[in-house]
Amino acid sequence: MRFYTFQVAPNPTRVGLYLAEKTAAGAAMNVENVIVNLAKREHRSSEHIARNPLGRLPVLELDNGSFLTESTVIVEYLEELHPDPPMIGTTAEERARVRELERIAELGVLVPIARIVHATKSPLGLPPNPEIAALFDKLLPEGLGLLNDKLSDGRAFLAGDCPTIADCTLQAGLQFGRYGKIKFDLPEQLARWDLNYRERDPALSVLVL
Ligand SMILES: N[C@@H](CCC(=O)N[C@@H](CS)C(=O)NCC(=O)O)C(=O)O
Repeated sequence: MRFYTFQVAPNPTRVGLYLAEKTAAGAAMNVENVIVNLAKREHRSSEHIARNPLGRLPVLELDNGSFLTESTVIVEYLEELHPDPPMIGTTAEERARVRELERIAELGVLVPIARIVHATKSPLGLPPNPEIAALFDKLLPEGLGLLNDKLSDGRAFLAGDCPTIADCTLQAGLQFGRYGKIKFDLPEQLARWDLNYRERDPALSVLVL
């Protein structure tokens, strides 16, 4: 399989972190990384539009030559192929809890950060939009606060003792915030989680900021 990606872009990064976590834990993912340079607008080339008509990343090319888009769908697909070690829980309740955390990480942190970055210093060259930046700046602390509360029992990762897709999505969002140099305070427990997460080998192999 081929994974079309670009460093720092948050949606490819969340899948890249997932792949790195699984590989570090011993899963044979057999996925080759292919860079599509967003800065050079390679995602708008006819070659890439053939992979994803929306011209976005990430894309997973399956061994039968077909393409899968949408980061969460790609992760869910890979997780079905490689369930060990589990990164979306094992029981119905655990899986629901991890997906709940991932939705909060995406909608409460990654999306607001992405909207602020694109409204202030868009790497895709989008025009500045102070109203959008101010709106998402107001929403971001709520998402961060919710996740901070989950960590208040001292757990190492968002869902407990082991990394899950929720950690990957959260860290992909935070890295994009560092890229965009946007200002936000990480509450205490999240700051602890952030330091621990980023010093681990799977994170070091993917994150550049
Ligand atoms: N919902 C999609 C979002 C994909 C997306 O917006 N990707 C960004 C990179 S993080 C992209 O390719 N942007 C290029 C563009 O919109 O022109 C997913 O989760 O994969």
